[in-house]
Amino acid sequence: MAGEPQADCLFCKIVAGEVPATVVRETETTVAFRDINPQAPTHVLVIPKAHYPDAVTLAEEAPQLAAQVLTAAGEVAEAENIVASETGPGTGYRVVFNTGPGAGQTVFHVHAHVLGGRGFNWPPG
Ligand code: DGP
Repeated sequence: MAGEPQADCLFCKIVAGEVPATVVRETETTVAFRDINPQAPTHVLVIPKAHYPDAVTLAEEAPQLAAQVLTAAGEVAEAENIVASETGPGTGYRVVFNTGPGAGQTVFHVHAHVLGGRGFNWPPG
């Protein structure tokens, strides 16, 4: 059923505390933790506690939760000082939802990558 924990899902296990993670932020509905293989000085994953496989499915089936994930991503960026600002150290950041194996998705529990602390190229690799 949509949103239910999946026994074989790594990120459901992190939500349940069965797999350790460095949690930087938690709300009633979301968890943010550091990526195990960081691609930038800040690389945090923001997930809904409920299981949805990808960003579009989340937006279709639980739009309010999708908004909460994005709000949490912004709060992580603020806390990490990576938001573009004339007075602060940040220059901006990326929020990335890899969607499907061809786009690099390897964990099929939706997660926003929040990446910052370095420059980025476009188009992405
Ligand atoms: P993606 O390739 O978009 O599905 O991103 C999955 C990310 O999850 C990838 O950047 C590495 C990260 N990851 C995989 N296993 C673990 C883990 O056990 N702990 C943490 N913190 N991150 C993980």
